[in-house]
Amino acid sequence: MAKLMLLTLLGLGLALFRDHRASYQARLNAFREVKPVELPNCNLVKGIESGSEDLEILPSGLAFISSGLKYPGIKSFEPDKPGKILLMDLNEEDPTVLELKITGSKFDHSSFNPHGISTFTDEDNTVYLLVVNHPDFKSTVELFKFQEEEKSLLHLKTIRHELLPNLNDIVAVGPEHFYATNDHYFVDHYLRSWELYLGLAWSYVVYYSPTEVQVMADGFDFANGINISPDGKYVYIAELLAHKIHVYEKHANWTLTPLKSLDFNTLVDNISVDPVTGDLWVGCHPNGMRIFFYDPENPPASEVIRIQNILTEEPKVTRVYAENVLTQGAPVHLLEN
Ligand SMILES: *[C@@H]1O[C@H](CO)[C@@H](O)[C@H](O)[C@H]1NC(C)=O
Ligand SMILES: *[C@@H]1O[C@H](CO)[C@@H](O)[C@H](O)[C@H]1NC(C)=O
Ligand SMILES: [Ca+2]
Repeated sequence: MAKLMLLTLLGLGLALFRDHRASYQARLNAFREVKPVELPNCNLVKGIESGSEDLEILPSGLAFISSGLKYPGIKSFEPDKPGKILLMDLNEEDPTVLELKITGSKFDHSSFNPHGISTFTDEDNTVYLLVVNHPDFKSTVELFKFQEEEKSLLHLKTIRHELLPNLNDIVAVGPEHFYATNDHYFVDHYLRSWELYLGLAWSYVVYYSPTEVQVMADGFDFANGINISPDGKYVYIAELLAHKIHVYEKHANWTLTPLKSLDFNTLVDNISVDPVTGDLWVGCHPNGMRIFFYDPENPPASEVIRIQNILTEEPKVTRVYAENVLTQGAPVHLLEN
C-alpha cells in the first residue's frame, strides 16, 4: 500500500513537473524557428562592441545609446568594463558614435551599468537623460543634464526607492518624474530564479515623482519595455514572457487603467514610439531559450515588429526585421530614422 502511495505521488509529481516544463518552454517560446526578414539599408554601427541596451532619439536627430549592460543570466561581452552612454548624430551621412563624458562629483564611473534610458525636454529646452543603472546589481535611476556643446552629461542626482528594486526600463514624464518597470519582485538572486521559473507573474510598474511613489500596474510575467504615446494619454508595457503588449490609459492623477492587450509569438522587449505617427516599434527575442541560456553555437535571434493604429479594432502588425544569428538583442530604434 505504502509503495502504491509513493508511486502515485511520484507519478503526480512527474506529471506536474512535465506540465510545468511545458508551460515554461511555452513562456520562453523555446521551439520558435526564425524566418529572417531582411532590410535593404542596414549598416552595422562601429564602436558598440559590447551591445546596446536602449536608445532614445531627440527631435533634432541626436540619439543616446546605453551600452555595456551586465545583467544576471544574460551573456556580457565586456564583463570587466563599465558601461557607457554613447551619442550619435543621425543627421550625418555616415553616423558614428561618441562616448559622452560624465561629470559631477558624486557619480561612480567604475560601477556604471546602464539599462533602460529615457529623455525629458523642459520648457527652456534643457534635455534631461534618465538612466536605469545597476551598480553592483542594485537598481538606481541616474538623472543627468545633457550638455550638447561639451558633449557631456552632468550628473544631478541618484534616485533610489524601495519600490524600484529591479528596474528594467523607464519612461520620463518630467525631469524627475517617470514610470518604470520592475522585471522581478524578489531582489535575492536565488528567489528571482524561482520567481521566473515558476511564472509567478509578480513583476510590476511604478510611478515615481519626488513627492509620490506608487505601484500603478502589477501581475506581469516579466514587465520589460515601457513607453508612452506622443499625446501622453496612453502607456505601453511589454510583458516579456506572456508575449504581450499592454495598452493602459493614463489619467491626470498618474493612475493607469488597462485598455487592451495584443498577443505575439515572440518575447517583447524594448518599445519605441514614433513621435509623429505614434507607431510602436518593438525589439523582440523570438526564442527566449537562446537569450537566457546563451550558447555561442546557437546565439540569440532577434526581431523587430511595427504596430500601426494600436488603438483601433484592427492594429496592423508588421515583422519589419528578423535575424537568426545576431549577437544580442534587436536594434529596434536604429530603424526609426
Ligand atoms: C484617478 O483618476 C481616475 C480617472 O479620473 C479615477 O477614476 C480614479 O479614482 C483616480 N484615483 C485616485 C486614487 O484618485
Ligand atoms: C533592449 O533590448 C536589449 C537587448 O534585447 C535588452 O537587453 C534590454 O533590456 C532592452 N532595453 C530596455 C530598456 O528594455
Ligand atoms: Ca528591457
